[in-house]
Parts: sequence; C-alpha cells; structure tokens
Amino acid sequence: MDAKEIAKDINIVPTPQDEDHEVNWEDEFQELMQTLPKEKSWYGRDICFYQGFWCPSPVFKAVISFQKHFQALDTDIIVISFPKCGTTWLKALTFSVVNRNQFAREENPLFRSGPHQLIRFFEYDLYLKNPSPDLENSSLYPPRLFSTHVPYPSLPSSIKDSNSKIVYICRNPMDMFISLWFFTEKLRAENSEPFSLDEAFELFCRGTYGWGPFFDHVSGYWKASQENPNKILFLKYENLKEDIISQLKKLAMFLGFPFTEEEEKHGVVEEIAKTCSFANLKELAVNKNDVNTFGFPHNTLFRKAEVGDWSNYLTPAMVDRLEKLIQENFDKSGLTFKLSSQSPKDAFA
Ligand code: PAP
Repeated sequence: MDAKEIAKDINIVPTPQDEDHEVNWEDEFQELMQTLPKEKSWYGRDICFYQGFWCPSPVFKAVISFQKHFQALDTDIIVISFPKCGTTWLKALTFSVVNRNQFAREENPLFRSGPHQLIRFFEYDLYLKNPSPDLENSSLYPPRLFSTHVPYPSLPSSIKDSNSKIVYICRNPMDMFISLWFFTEKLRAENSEPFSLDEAFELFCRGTYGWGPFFDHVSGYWKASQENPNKILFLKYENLKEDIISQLKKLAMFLGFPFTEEEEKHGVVEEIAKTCSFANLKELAVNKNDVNTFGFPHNTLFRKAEVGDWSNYLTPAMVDRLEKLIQENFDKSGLTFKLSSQSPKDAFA
C-alpha cells in the first residue's frame, strides 16, 4: 500500500519544496528498506525489523520521518502504548483532562470525534503523508497532544531531551494478545491465509507482529519510567479498570492539570470517567460508524474491555508459556500484572 494513498483525511498538505525533498528522501528510504529483514504478521500485513522492533511496513517511512524531524516542545504530551493495551481509553482520558476547561461538559468533542481523531498518531497520521509536517504553525495549541506506538529506544531524541511528558499504558500480555487476535481477525487482509489461534500465539511468543516484541516495548518504557518518573507516567489498564477515579486524578496531577477541590466537589472527575468509559464511547455514533485513516472501522476498537477474558481462549499450555515469558522478561524488574479481575494482588510479584 502506498503511504500517500493511505491518509486521505490529514489536513497537512505538502508544499512544492516538500515535494523536492520528498524525491531525495524516497531514494534514501528505499535504500534503507532494502537492508531490513521482512516478514508477514499473522494477519497478513508486511512488517520489517528495524532498531529491534517489527515495524508495520506501511508506516515505516513515517516512523523514520518522525525520528528525523519531530521537534518536541517542553509543553508536549505524548500518549504511548503497545497496541491493544488501552490506547483509545488513555487518549480519551488525556484529551478530556487537558481540555476540560475549553468546553461545557456536555460538549466534550469526544461526543463527535473518536479518541484517535482527537490525539493523532505520529506514524499513522501526522508523518504519513508529509515527511516534515509543520506542526509548530499548525492549529495545535499548547499543550500539543500526540501519540505513538514507537518503542522507547527509537523515540526521537528531542522527546527524550525536552521536558515534554509521556503517558504510557500497558496491559497484561494475555488479555493484550486476545484483544489483538480478535482485532486482527476482523482486519485480516482479504488475500491472506486464515491463521489459527495456535499459529498466532506462536508468532506472538516470538514477537513477530507489528511493534513487537511486546515484552521489549513494555520493558523499555517501564525502565525509563523508573529512571525518570517525572517524565513518564506508567499506567496499567487493569488499575484503570479497578479504580478509574484515583487513576484519573493521578493522570491529571502528572500532566500538570490537577483537579481542584471545587471540581472534585462538583463531580468533574466522575463526569470525565463516565464520558471516557467503554460503555459510553462504544455507543456513540462516531465510534460505531466512522473509519480511521487506514480504513479500519472505529468499532473494531471496542470489544469487551474485560480483565481476564484470556481465560476463555488460551489453553493451559499457552498460559504456562506466557507465564514463563512474563517471568523471564519482568521477574527482576518490579513490574507485575494483574491477570484477572478477581485476583486480589498482582500476579508474579
Ligand atoms: P489500539 O492500540 O489499536 O488503539 P486499544 O485501544 O489499545 O487499541 O485497545 C483496544 C482494547 O481496549 C479493546 O479491548 P478488548 O479487545 O479486550 O475488548 C477495547 O475493548 C478496549 N477499550 C476501548 N475503549 C475502552 C474504554 N473506554 N475503556 C476500557 N477499555 C476500552
């Protein structure tokens, strides 16, 4: 798929100067692309191995452009996740927290636009059509809100070196895998062969899928958040499910938009939690009917939203294998995962 054809609804239009630059850049890009290992993920999409992760090929050029050109501002906020870990939810929450004084409660733009339309991906949106979009003079007012699935080591240095803030969300790998499995079943490329859950699981364990390996992605941000907790807030999907109010307050505080006593008294926190809830977003017309820049229907982002749904699909052998992988990857890190909504404590503590 040609990257230029993909993002039709992005309003950052290339200038003639950009077009010249694009020609040289295309050569450079093609050369680099030749050198990379390539595979197909189980849902039929091309992926290429770059800087230690499997990058979806249709956005590879956009990732490089983002790395080369993005200049972070100290006021920027970047929502980062591994796919299927709660990106949509965290975008809705972050947008609502930061902009809550810009609109009346019942006029939250989330009622008319999907969370992914309100906080754009660098790679799927902003850099997809233009290698160097003018984000400084665009209509984005501070704080600018962006998002990405790019792993920590591959972020542009201007993000790491500035005072911009990162909010990262992770999820237990069992639920993440099942969520990805159902998502990819819906989006499987028409000409790709069907894959069994077993085969997909094998590739999942090997890390061969877009943005994988999951374990490296999570470890990278976990470590960075431990080293720099004022810069990176590391959130867990399961904690948001368990106590959205306290997690929302934590998020607002971290972002520099804490709730006032007055706001708390007037139920502003609860109102945001409700607006961003799965039950609310799933039923909105915009999330039922619209499609994203890649033609994915928004409704594919809303399935069950449960903790522990994996237990309906994974065999005991699969669970064993994932438990081992969790242990191998996170044992000494201090990172733990809640695997079911019933479990009183985090697993693998
Ligand atoms: P993305 O990375 O492709 O944007 P992402 O939003 O991270 O996807 O993950 C989708 C998962 O979040 C789905 O989980 P499930 O398959 O286990 O059901 C989806 O249902 C869930 N989800 C979407 N919106 C919300 C929300 N507002 N609250 C809780 N969970 C949500």
